[in-house]
Amino acid sequence: MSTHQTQVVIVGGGPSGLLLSQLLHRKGISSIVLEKHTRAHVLGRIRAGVLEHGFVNLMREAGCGARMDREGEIHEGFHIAHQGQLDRIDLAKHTGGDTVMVYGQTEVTRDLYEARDAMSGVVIHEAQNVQPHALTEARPFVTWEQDGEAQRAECDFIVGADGFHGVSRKSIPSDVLKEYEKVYPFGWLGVLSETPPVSEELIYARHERGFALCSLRSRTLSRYYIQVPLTDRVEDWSDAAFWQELKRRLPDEVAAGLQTGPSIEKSIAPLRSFVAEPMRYGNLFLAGDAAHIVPPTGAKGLNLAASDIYYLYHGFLDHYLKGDSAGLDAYSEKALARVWKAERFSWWMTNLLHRAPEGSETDLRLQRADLDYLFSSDAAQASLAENYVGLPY
Ligand code: FAS
Ligand code: PHB
Repeated sequence: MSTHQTQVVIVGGGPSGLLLSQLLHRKGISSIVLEKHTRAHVLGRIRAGVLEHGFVNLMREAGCGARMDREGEIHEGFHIAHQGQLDRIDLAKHTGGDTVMVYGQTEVTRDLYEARDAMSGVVIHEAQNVQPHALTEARPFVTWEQDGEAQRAECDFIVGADGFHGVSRKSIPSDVLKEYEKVYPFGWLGVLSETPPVSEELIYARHERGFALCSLRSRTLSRYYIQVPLTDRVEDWSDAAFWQELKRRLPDEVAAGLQTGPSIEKSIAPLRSFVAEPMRYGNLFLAGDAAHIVPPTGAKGLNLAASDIYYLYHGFLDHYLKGDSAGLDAYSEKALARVWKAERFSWWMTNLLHRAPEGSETDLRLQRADLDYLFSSDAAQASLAENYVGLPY
């Protein structure tokens, strides 16, 4: 068995794990990232598209913001289509100038990998059977297999950034871990197409046939979603059927301008609200999707991972550079306080815009009243805007 020594072992080479590793390395704190898939597999995922300004600043602090600033788009608002009309939420006006950056998670991950390479960061791919050990001991360790060879890394701390299906959360004893979950009775069918976006800004559509979203990755790469029943499978949806249904859920003048084309990626994602508490057990910290999931309606998933990493990064800095562990000791409580606010916002925005399959006429009228109130009240729009651009860290 090969034995490695490091300060922090990070399980998971997605955006959470890579960002933390990069931030720590720039401050002289060593880490090893263990990723079970290949780099190509990780970069093949099409996921988030909207970055809060807090995440944007963190990418810049990590020295990974150059391409994002060059190729990303600053958005000052977005639209909500409902009852055949298009109403705009002016993010900048309601937040004193805060905005969001439209830049795909795939590109974020690519930038993080390139930065890790440039610093010769240790990111181990195809690490099999990763297993955290001795979580409550002073010197925990992680084992895994690499090309059939047993490996071990001894460290001070382990960060579980291994997503919803990872091993880290499951390493916390069941009498310690408490999980909260709400599963929504519908999913999102997403399509990526090499077509010009239908709109300069994002359009969230509430329609009696179901929710739709018009987003983008660039001026030549569009990302669209429609709400589908949980029973639907990707193979049930031809490209033609998708485009037809999307058009039916958009205002006529928007649908008329929609440029369709072949899907280069098509997938169905389930929607759930999920939180695991606590986000620390002994010397194991959970971060990102390993600890929480939100329905993507509020564009919070990736952005919550960023605030977890921000808190952990500063906690490790204080611990290693000042001998002060207060930040690490407060991590779980501090991260969960922001997580739950984002869960609430994502749940609210999902209920505002989706057609509940079992919803009653009363539910529909209440939903319409919520939208009528939203667009009749600056205070309501300011509340939506401050959540959408990202609550303070
Ligand atoms: P990730 O899941 O991205 O990364 C975890 C990594 O750990 C993966 O690379 C995995 O291979 C690895 N791993 C897992 N188990 C392991 C083990 N045992 N050993 C080693 N490695 C292991 N968010 C938005 O804001 N907007 C969206 O539109 C959006 N769409 C999404 C669509 C889908 C289909 C999914 C699944 C998520 C979506 N999200 C969206 C949320 C998503 O962006 C996450 O918030 C983001 O990927 C979180 O990053 P990580 O915490 O790094 O987790
Ligand atoms: C996306 O572009 O993938 C996207 C944008 C906003 C959301 C969800 C997904 O709320």
